[in-house]
Amino acid sequence: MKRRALISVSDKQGVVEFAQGLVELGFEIVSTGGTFKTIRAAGVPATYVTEVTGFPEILDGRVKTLHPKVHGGILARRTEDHLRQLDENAIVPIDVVAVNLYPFRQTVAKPGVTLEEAIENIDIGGPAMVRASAKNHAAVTIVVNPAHYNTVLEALRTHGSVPADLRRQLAQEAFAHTAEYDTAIAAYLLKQTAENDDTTEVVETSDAFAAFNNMVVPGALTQVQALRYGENPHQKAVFLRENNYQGAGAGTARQLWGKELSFNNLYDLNAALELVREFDVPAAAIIKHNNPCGTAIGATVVEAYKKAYDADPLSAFGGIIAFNRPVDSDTANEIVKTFMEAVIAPSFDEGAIEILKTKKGLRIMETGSLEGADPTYDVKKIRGGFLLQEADTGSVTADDLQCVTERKPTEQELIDLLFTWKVVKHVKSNAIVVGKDGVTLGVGAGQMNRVGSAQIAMEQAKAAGVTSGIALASDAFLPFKDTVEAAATYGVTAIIQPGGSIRDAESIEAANRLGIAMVFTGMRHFKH
Ligand code: 93A
Repeated sequence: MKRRALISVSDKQGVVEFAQGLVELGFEIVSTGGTFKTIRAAGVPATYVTEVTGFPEILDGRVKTLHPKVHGGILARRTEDHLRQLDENAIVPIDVVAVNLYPFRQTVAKPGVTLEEAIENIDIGGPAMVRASAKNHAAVTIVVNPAHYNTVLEALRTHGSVPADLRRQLAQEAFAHTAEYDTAIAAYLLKQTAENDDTTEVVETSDAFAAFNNMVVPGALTQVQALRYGENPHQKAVFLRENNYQGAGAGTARQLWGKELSFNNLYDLNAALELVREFDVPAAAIIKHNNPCGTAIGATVVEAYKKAYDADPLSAFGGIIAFNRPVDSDTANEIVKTFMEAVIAPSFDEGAIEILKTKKGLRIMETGSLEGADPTYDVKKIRGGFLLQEADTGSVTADDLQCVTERKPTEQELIDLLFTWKVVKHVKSNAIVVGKDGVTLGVGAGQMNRVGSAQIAMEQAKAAGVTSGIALASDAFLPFKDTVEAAATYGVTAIIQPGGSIRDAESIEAANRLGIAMVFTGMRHFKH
């Protein structure tokens, strides 16, 4: 009995040569309407699929291959039992399947395309065959990309059959193909919904976004939200969610209340949440322009919040707040005292939500448990490419610290050093954070020289009236002794920094001279 190949393709390129090659290898070709015509017109023998199914193509072609004679032939294991069942039902096994789908993306990209036209271009029978073949890749070769026709023919000529590893590779590509196809349909329908909904402002996404979406693993991202605009009103923006991300993050949080989220809101919510999840005690952080203006830990959530707010009330206005613990009514009462943009936390007590809802615009974001999230990664865009890195999940404990000065930090200084170190990791470089008693006193962010950031942070502490017993954290090594000397004049008594400068000795000497305890972490936390 001849081996059977089923070919049903919208993109007809290379299909005649592929069919011809298969026929020469002794295959019988079964084909759908348009493909059948193309193959036959080139003089290659083929069987029309209706002859195999004994059933006409109906509903304007909506049902042409959706038939047990087709799917039984594809899905059967090559076991005695399955082959007997095929036999009893007069079904012939299908060994090779070449399918590519109705051109949905191309159709909806055409200007003025109607919903009806788009819907008719949703392929149902094609993906069914692609998925069935890919599932049964133990026996079936599935080709969705004409670029692989020759590879398959070559393998058949050389080995008589397609090797298992190639079949698996083709199956992987097949599932990626159908996943990407459905993603395109979902994105199109989302856009239709938004266009029909008067309350949602529609943002046309540009080719750049489509290119991004196509570039990453097909099906990995879904455009869940067209944002009103990007960082600025003249920039278009969308939010793409990772479909398979397991765990809690700003991107998976549920909005319980408040105005539509903006691009900057989401970015800052992420920064805020990632900071507080550093702590295993109740913590609160308030973010402005992606940097924390106030961060604190406390015995309770409300204590942490009050401390974080009081750290820099001027900057906190209109901020984004994050908690690593459920928010209670006491905390909610504190939050509503001023204008805040958004708050994110694992959960909110009933009473807390009612209180927060008195602020009409306040965005309330609930993440669920922060435990056990998948590892994440970090992407930065440069023109012409992407930079991809593991997220900075590095952390240190007291045991990792190396004290390099004559004076060792006191117990309280050690607590404050580790506290400021956790915060400085989340501040844009060059980053200097000063703090005391589990609250930040000053944050120097994003300066081009380190002593500049130190100056900003320490001036804030001075303005707050704190002039002694201050802990200072530096996200990267102190290149000169200038920061240490300046620190002493502001009442800094303990410093935490990675160490590793060729001038470490100068900084250590200055610290010893000024009675400062200094510890090295051996780990750097640049954040750009
Ligand atoms: O309309 S369908 O969803 N119903 C089907 O049963 C079916 N079978 C194959 N689309 C179906 N196809 C698709 O037809 C294939 O995926 C392929 O894209 C196209 C090939 O049609 P033709 O050979 O008539 O050009």
